[in-house]
Amino acid sequence: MTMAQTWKSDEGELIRVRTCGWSPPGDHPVGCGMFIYTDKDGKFVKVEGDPDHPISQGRLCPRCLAMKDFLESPDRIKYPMKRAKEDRGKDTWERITWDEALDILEAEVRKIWADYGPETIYLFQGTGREATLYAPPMAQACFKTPNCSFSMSGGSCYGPRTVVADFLLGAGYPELDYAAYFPDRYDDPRYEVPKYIILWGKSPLQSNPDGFYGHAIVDLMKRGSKLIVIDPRLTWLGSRAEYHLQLRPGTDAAIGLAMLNVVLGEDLYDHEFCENWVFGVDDLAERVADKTPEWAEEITWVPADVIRGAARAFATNAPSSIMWGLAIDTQQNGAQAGQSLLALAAICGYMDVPGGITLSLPSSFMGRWRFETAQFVEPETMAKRIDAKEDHPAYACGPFAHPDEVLTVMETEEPYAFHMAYFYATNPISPTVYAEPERWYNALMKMDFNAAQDCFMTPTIMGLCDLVLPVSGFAEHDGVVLPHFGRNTHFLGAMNAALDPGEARSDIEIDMLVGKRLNPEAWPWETAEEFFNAQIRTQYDWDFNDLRDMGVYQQNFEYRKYEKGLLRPDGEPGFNTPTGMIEVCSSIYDDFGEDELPYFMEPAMSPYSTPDLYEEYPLVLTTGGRDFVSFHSEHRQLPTLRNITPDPLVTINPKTAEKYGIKAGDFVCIENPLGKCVERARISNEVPERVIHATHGWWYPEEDGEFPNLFGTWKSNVNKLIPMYKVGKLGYGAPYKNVLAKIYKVDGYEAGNSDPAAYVAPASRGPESMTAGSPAALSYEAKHDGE
Ligand SMILES: Nc1nc2c(c(=O)[nH]1)N[C@H]1C(S)=C(S)[C@@H](COP(=O)(O)OP(=O)(O)OC[C@H]3O[C@@H](n4cnc5c(=O)[nH]c(N)nc54)[C@H](O)[C@@H]3O)O[C@H]1N2
Ligand SMILES: Nc1nc2c(c(=O)[nH]1)N[C@H]1C(S)=C(S)[C@@H](COP(=O)(O)OP(=O)(O)OC[C@H]3O[C@@H](n4cnc5c(=O)[nH]c(N)nc54)[C@H](O)[C@@H]3O)O[C@H]1N2
Ligand code: SF4
Ligand SMILES: [Mo]
Repeated sequence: MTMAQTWKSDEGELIRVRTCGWSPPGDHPVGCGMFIYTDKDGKFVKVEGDPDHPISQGRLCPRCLAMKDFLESPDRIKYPMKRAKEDRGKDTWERITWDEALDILEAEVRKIWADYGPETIYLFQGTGREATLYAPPMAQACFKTPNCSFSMSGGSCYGPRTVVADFLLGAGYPELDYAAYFPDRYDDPRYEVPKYIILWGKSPLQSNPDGFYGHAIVDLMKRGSKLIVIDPRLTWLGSRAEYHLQLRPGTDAAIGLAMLNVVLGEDLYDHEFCENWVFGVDDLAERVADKTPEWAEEITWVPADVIRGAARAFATNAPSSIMWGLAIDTQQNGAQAGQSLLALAAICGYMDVPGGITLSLPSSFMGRWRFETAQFVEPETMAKRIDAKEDHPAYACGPFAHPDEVLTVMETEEPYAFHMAYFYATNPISPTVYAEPERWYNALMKMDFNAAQDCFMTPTIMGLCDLVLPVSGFAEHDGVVLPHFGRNTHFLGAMNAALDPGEARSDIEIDMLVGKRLNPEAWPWETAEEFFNAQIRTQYDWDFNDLRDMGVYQQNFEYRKYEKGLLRPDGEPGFNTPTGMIEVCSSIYDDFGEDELPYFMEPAMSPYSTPDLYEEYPLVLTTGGRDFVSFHSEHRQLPTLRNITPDPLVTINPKTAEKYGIKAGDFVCIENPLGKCVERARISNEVPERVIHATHGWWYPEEDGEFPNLFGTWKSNVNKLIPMYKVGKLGYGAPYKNVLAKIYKVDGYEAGNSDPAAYVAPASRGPESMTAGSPAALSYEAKHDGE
């Protein structure tokens, strides 16, 4: 470890600060290495990639390259602001001091505690920005409420994948082995290049998700890895794949079962690994015996020989690997799709081997503290968490409230009314987290008090909040990047402030300010540095300043940890599951009322489960494939990035476009019984004739921010077409990427507009009939039981 200060240097006219990127602006914990240059007055000059960073090796994506736009944006929230509750939706914000802001927040929270109880405060967290780490502690240790969650219907991002991995593997987040743990990366003698990589519902070049650096796929392709892409769109990577399984959205579990049918039926699996380390292979073989590629072809629209070829290539070329993406989460059958793909990798012997899938036990850095803050919620308050435990006992094992149930509770005020919402790095009424966003908007207007901490004025803040606290950018504050949020963390990266934050503060600094007012016992640290020192010392014998000098700390890594007792807290060999083995047939799902083996369930709204709807809405709509220049609803106000993609785009096959008289660039209304939105036509063979793809996260910061327009948030809001409460028995997954829709040409974005106050859930969409335990689900169960 070098102790000289290496992260800040004088470069003639300029000062150079080395840092690792996280948020804001939005990003997952990828931690790309970069140098930020300022002049001697501390003014931003430029940003450059750090060639010595072991993962990103000097490469940066457009969002960091556009850092100047972010730093200088006039739309940034620069100081605390308040507004009268009666003025929600009006631009009557008033600048206040931090002291006044904290006084207001403290008084409102204490009043709600006294009048209604802490459980009536709800904290909404967004996706994995730096704030995600601190959101549960903010809820539990500042507001003393157990009601906190990431509010996609069915917690449909990352949660389903990690829960399946926890239950069946007992290990963090299974990730493609791209030599990320090794300082000399692909040249490390322990490493092997995967022969095949399955990219399953993932498009990592654009998404760099959860701590995975997307360019690594290109590195591996250059070193010989071949691709199997399972995606309804023909992506850049799909066009370079050996096998592209262009499936009907939402049918991944059927693909998984058919691939298992081939590998088990043709005896292509790793017998030795299965005998020692895999539980339930015979039961699985029985389950998939009739799930042939021909069976799957009818369901998935993927030719049987492509499924068969992909399964054989994967199983007979060791080592190979799988990356699973968001599309696994965004379907109510996703837990089973996830189970089948983990089973596929397990029976082929690709877990925790060089060039396979890396596993690790969660790190205690941050992890322990995030759990321990639950102690600040009184036990009787904890018992009031809205977690849908009757319907979803598996979900209730986790740390979060159940968002679908919370919406119903907010609407019905049974068993109690909520009184306050806190938006922590989330902009849910722009088309991002919420499905049926109008219902959420109406429910949240009822709250006595709403507040947010964010770096930009958003439709959510303008429409709903009474107080907003300003968050500094990552170039303006210190922090620690934790890839995969501690679930498979190949390095810790130092985030070093290069610029003056003005009045803005980092999320952890804000939490400490609020915490010292409301619950000082939980917040003993005076500075962010003290906080990070305390966290780092849970696992290491160095501190934050050492990390700043190292830049990046790469942890030790070993393969085949299951043989060495490194995957279980008790130090015994095996996996951290009840059987000590990878459970391709779960030993615990039965307790949750779930089938212990993977199965296929037709999407709730689909050509086959709702044929009548399909007649009127003849296209399968998938949404939200990432692009390079936005992060969900973010960056729409940054000129450099907006110029690259100025409009929301719906991708339509040329034949389909011709059928409906739609030309490239036309405004297209996408509609189903739940709602409508307008995007512009992008005509491309990327999608098959029966499928369209619509981008998500669109609002228009340049438009009038006041209600009812709210920066145009209701015009291109694709989530108005997505139903709430379509989750499976484990409580996870919802159809964000598979509903039905029709399309037609319109004159402009206005045609997609709606009035949230007038929103009534249409009876014909039949959400109740498709909820777990409902008649439709039961008829499915009857069929499924007979299989
Ligand atoms: N139809 C459809 N909908 C989707 C998806 C899809 O594929 N299709 N994807 C879904 C997924 S996977 C997710 S995770 C959600 C994401 O949904 P969200 O995480 O809610 O994303 P945003 O709406 O962009 O809101 C994030 C807000 O946080 C602010 N922010 C950025 N960085 C920070 C920070 O470090 N601290 C704080 N305090 N604030 C910050 C931004 O300015 C922005 O206002 O969207 C989901 N919505
Ligand atoms: N630039 C940028 N990066 C991001 C984000 C962002 O908004 N912008 N969001 C971040 C977040 S929160 C997340 S969760 C990750 C997500 O990142 P990824 O996991 O890569 O997920 P997506 O890009 O949403 O979708 C991946 C692919 O799934 C395909 N797909 C759609 N429907 C289906 C289906 O039913 N089955 C299958 N097999 N494939 C399907 C899409 O066509 C798309 O190519 O990205 C993160 N990174
Ligand atoms: S992935 Fe892009 S936005 Fe994220 S840190 Fe790297 S360069 Fe920056
Ligand atoms: Mo996500």
